[in-house]
Amino acid sequence: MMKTFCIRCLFFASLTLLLIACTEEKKERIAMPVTDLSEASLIPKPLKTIPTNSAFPLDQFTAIYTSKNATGFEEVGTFLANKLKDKINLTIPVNTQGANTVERVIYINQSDSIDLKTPEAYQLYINQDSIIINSNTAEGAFRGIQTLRQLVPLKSNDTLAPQKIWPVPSGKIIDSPNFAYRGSMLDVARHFFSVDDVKKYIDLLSYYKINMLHLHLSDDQGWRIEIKSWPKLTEVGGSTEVGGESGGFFTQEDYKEIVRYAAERYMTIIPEIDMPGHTNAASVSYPFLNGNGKTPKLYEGMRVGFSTFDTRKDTVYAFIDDVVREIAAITPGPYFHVGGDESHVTKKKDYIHFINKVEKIVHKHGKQMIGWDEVAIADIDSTSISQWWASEENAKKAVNKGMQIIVSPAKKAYLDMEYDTLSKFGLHWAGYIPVDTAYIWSPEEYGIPKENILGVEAPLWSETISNIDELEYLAFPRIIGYSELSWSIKENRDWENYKDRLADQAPFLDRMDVKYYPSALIDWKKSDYTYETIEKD
Ligand code: TNX
Repeated sequence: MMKTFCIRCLFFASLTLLLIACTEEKKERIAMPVTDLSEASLIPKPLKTIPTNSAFPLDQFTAIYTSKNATGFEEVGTFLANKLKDKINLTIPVNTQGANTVERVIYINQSDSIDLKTPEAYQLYINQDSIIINSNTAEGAFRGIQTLRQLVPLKSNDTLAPQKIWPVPSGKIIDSPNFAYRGSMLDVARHFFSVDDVKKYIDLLSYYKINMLHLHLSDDQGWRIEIKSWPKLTEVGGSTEVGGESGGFFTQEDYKEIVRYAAERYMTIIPEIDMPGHTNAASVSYPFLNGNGKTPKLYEGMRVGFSTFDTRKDTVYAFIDDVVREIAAITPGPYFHVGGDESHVTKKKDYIHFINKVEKIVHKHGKQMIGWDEVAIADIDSTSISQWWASEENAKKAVNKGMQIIVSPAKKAYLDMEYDTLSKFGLHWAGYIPVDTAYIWSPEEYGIPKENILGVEAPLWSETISNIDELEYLAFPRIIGYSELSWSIKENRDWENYKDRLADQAPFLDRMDVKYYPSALIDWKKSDYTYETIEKD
């Protein structure tokens, strides 16, 4: 394996030499300032960082090359080039041939090295003449280029050479995630968010290596996904939201566009249809579904636990079969989330009967079932996944069934909890969650064996937020900490150190126009970035 790598290195070293030989005017190596890779404000913190105290001079003579016969690598190269263009207004060619101005390369290389233990693992070698990213898969390469994006300074150094130079600190990064599942949930049911809002959230999350977005697509206050065989779900059930506004929904084309945009960022979309509770909007659309004995009416309040499907009617399961079939058909990811939380008006035996049947429907349509922690009381399969949010007893039941668990403890990981008493948005039934409380805990500390932990997810419920600015206020900066909690090992996490790295995210967040909550616990770095400082070519 090492041999393969060395051969590739040699191949690339010779390519670089060739390219340098091609340049008309041969240049001396640029003397670079000492930069310390171990001081870089990377989030999430990589597994291993070995600094070599020099730098790679990123400049107009740099080109990106990628493995060409490995799926997705060229696209990852193009993604990097586009993001660097946005950041520093430098145009970097990707896989160009015969360019005679190339002096140094960023090579994104498919490698079968056994050191790369997971599909998302990558190695990043930054030298004075080249940057090499090795990964098994394009997914790993994609995670690797997020690290590189974070290492490229916003400001160039204009004194090192006649051209602008953006020095990238040199050294070696060996990285792979602690958990395979690193997610956030967005509730588009209590308040609806547009495709563009969801895309902005996805793009920001992917910068921090988050790879799962769970969309809570239905609840008492709204049904948000077009189901062609049951059109009233969106016509009627999609017309409202909390507070009396007009709601909205994704057409299947909208949803496919979200899935495509997420896939480009190696992020999986997980659709949730919450049932048998949280189903008022569906029951108003089709009253035969209703099982609480009352005439359902559109609901725009914030109460939970009053609705249920009728769990003893075959027609209800025929309906669910259609819904799961249509959504599964446009969801390439492996998961389907069936909710299952807070079914307070469903009798326990009916609840168990319901979850047992719905699990089979999910399997019939080729998906793995996820449910909130209550689903563990049913007779479900070890392949189903429990999302632990409240009950430690339910989490234990899931472990005893051999299930995998997504860790989302409300007291630590709920993005809709207020930061403190002065918070503009949010609830506080699970407590206040300031930025330090959100970060200082470990998924492994709740008695769930490590092998049963699939990962971490931070849910963002939307009862109190109705636009993207408010969404960002609750999600940022806390979600950045959850990315580190799920990617980085415990030994690499330390609040004092994280706090400084988080402070350094301000210029990125400002540039992305993210209305983050400027927590007083953080000494936010002043953002001297303005678009005017970028020279246009
Ligand atoms: C509990 S967490 C809920 C949601 C609410 C949320 C508000 C869970 C599975 N259910 O229905 O929106 O609290 O924080």
